[in-house]
Amino acid sequence: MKFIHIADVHWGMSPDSDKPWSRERSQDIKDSFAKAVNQAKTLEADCLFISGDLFHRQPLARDLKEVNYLFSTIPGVRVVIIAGNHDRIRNNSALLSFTWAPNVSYIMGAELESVYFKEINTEVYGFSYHSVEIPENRLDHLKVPNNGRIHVLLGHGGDANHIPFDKGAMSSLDFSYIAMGHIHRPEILIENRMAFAGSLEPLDKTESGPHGMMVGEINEVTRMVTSLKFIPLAKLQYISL
Ligand SMILES: [Mn+2]
Repeated sequence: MKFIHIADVHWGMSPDSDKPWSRERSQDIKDSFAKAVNQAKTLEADCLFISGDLFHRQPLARDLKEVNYLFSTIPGVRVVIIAGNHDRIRNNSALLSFTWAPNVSYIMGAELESVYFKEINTEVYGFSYHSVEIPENRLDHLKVPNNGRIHVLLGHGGDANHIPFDKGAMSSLDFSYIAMGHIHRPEILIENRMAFAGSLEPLDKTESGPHGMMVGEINEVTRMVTSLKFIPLAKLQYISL
């Protein structure tokens, strides 16, 4: 099972908003997102995981349509999304009444739920933010049934106010892969097991270094990740002097 994992796209943001290139950077975010979606097709990925903060703020119907159009161009790729702190689910959100393309699963609940794809024996778990902060550790003790399926967890957090977790405890959970968002610097936290994809484009000058996506593969028999790589995709890089 091949997957692409991205996070923290922050669609709708204008980086460096006080600078003349801000508008261009806003477009770069959309272009790189389109590129990541396209990569899912090129690399023949089975799944595209988006671990929160796809949108910088509450998405309008127009944003949802634009993003959904891109998803509709990869009908063979199962897209699974959770909301992060920036795009948390609100009572009046356009998300609540939006109809996604058939290949898109938006996990909107505040409690752990899952979506199961029989053809690839894969069950993807996650929950969405409904508040600005979640200061409780809600990830590193999760129990899922041992049912012979490939289990993937989408999570968003990693600081004191956004689901702090213990890395050691995470590593003993029954997930083949843990796809994290929130921390904008890409990092493989546990080899072949757990990673922050990082922001797709660097969103301000503190986010130096390469940005892009994680690409991985899970063996159907052992249900272990056999390869996990960070692939740079961002239009540009900030360089710290
Ligand atoms: Mn973010």
